[in-house]
Amino acid sequence: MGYPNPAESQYDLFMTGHAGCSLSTALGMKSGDDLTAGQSDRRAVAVIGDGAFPSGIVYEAMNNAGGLRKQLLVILNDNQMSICPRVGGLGEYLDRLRVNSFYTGLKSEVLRILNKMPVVGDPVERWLAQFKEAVKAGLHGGMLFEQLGFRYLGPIDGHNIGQLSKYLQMVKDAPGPVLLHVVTQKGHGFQPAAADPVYFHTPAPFTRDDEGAVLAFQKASSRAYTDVASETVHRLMTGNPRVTVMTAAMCQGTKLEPVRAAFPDRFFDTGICESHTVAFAAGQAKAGLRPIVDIYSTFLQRSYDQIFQEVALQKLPVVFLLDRAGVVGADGPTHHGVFDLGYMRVFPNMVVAAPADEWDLAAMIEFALQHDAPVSIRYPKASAEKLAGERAPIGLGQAEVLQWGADGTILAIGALVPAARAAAEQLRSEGLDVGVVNARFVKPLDTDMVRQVLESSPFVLTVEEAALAGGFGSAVCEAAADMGLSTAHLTRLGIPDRYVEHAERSEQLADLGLDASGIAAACRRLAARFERTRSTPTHRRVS
Ligand SMILES: Cc1ncc(C[n+]2csc(CCOP(=O)(O)OP(=O)(O)O)c2C)c(N)n1
Repeated sequence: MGYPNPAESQYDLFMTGHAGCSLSTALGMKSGDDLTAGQSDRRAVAVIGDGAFPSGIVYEAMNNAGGLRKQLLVILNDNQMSICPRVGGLGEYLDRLRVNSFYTGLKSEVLRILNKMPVVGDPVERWLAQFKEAVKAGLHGGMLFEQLGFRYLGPIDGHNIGQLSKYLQMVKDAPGPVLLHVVTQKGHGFQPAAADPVYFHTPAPFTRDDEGAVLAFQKASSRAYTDVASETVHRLMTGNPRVTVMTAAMCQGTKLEPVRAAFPDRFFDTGICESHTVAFAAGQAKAGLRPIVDIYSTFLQRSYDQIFQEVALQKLPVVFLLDRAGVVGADGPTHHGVFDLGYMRVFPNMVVAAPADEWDLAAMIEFALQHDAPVSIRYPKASAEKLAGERAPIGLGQAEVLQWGADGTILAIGALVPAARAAAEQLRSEGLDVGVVNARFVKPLDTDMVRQVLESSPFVLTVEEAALAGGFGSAVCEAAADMGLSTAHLTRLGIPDRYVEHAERSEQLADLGLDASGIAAACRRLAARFERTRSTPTHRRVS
């Protein structure tokens, strides 16, 4: 897989894809080794990018490490890039460190000292002490880290392997926490990547022609939900000067570049700082703005407490756009956005919606900006379909009945509604008449509709591209229990209690039974089951 995976390599210690945690886990391992005394010759090294470096958890770990004085090496890989160019005051600080005399001129002098390290006493300790004095004297930067209890070394050229390994040898036995600031160039060694590091952070599969030019394998994809969201945000910001939008270092992924260009003072890239972003949005909402927080479902988990306390508890009108909600294909378990229906719907005041197609998405964002409370709207990394036929306007907590069916009903939420409709078409051609409801809202749930289908339909199948635990189907079951209705004829289709491996999104959906044929198969099973157990059939067959 594209992210570290201990099942693939003993050098991958954690399966990890959310930025910023390496210092904490490395410090934890060091502390564990010290307490168990089982791995006394093991060193703890955390490697972190400058994009991930502003994450709050990094400072929680530095604070802890500085206090514990554990032997910990932090290698800061500074390439001046997150996915987009990095932003913020810390990045500017790192830039200032680059222009200090050490990096620009005195490097050779330091190397000379390094080569002459005394062989008696504790050479590393003395060498580091020299560095500390130099930092104090203003000869080198890094005071910020020194003050936190780290020895700061650098910046050094990460592409000079000989020099880099000398430094690593030297700090290997340094007592206490050390930060080695390494400067690199993103895409170094492959000219097209160095020329366009934003695209080449995660390029589509490609080959090269005879001249070496890059040829992408992937065909241009059709309009995605992300495009619809970005265009709608752009349109609504044009019409309302109080609307702002923020991303946590994902301007490219959320396709907000045109919005950034058009509204530089109302677009905010906060860096990889999701919890800050949500609290920041809460502050803007308090000041009378209408902030839109555009963050992937999986990364928004970082800001869970801010969603609760700074937004939902205050009933502030923050709009959450949860991109990449659902299975995301090749990125795998760290990136699937499958928990948000459950984690959002537990909060009082929060509206939880999921569009069935591009029309729904645009209308829901518009609706959300009129609503006087937080609204969460989730959509996957997929082409946005367009449902045929006349559409019902968006109304708070109102489902849209796409077709009634005498044999059973599919209650679907979000981007799987078109697949549910395709399944119903297929079943109809086989003589089974299944209705399809576009639920639109998980919260507030359309309980009238839930009652109607549970009371009148031979079977009910809920369909969601989300964890079954706490998701849409759970919400329907809870509503049924509250209304005293039987759910014996209800089945939930969604993501079971396991992590979904990396694959193509279409393969993942098929494996989970969440494509049209899987939904149709589930309906066939239910129809057969409830036909057998029903004494007097209440449905009619379609010839
Ligand atoms: C918590 C979190 N938010 C957002 C992302 C998306 N993301 C993946 S890599 C990346 C940029 C990382 O930049 P940096 O740490 O400097 O590493 P580089 O790719 O430049 O080596 C971002 C924003 C993520 N992985 N985790």
